[in-house]
Amino acid sequence: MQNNAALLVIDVQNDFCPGGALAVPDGAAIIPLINRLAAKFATVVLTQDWHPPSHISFAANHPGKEPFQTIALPYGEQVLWPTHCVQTTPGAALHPNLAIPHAGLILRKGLHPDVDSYSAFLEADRATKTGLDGYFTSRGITELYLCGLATDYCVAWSAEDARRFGFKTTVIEDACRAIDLNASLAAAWSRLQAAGVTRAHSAAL
Ligand code: VGL
Ligand code: ZN
Repeated sequence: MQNNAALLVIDVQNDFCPGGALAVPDGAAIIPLINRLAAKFATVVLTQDWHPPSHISFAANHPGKEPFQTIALPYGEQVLWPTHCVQTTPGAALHPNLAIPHAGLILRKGLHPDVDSYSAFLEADRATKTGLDGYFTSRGITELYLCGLATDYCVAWSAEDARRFGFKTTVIEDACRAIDLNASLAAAWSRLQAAGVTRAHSAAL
């Protein structure tokens, strides 16, 4: 892979893998592929969903609400999730089979109690930056390849924002797995296509 390309590995954490608090079906199956892909890139960034216990996205913090219901928040509709990826807990740790020693940055997101952040670039208020765009641009990166969990939430939102910040952007579909809540996967792929994100198979890389 050329030096202007980076791999962005989204949220490959215990809580999103089978046995975790918000397990993505078949989530751990992509890890060996992600490890092989990462070896092709000089620049690799990992992200970690990293919420305080009081996080607004947790159904448990909204009396009377159940996981997977939605609520209206100042920044838009918010899905309420099972409590997941709580800062410093084992569920928030990167999956132990992830083997990417040369990853230069682990970016944590979703830190603010009142704002979710599916995207690695912009929080759900669509205004607060994580600074990741600057990390890539200051290193001469112009092309991003995305993989990880979950296709229809954090991967999709990150890929759309990558386009927004001007990166040529590809989602490696077989290196992702989806939650697929109320047809969210099909909706995500059409938003990605409309945003100009390329959908690729790992064999083509
Ligand atoms: C994610 C739901 C809640 C994800 C994170 O990583 O896709 N999904 N928090
Ligand atoms: Zn989360």
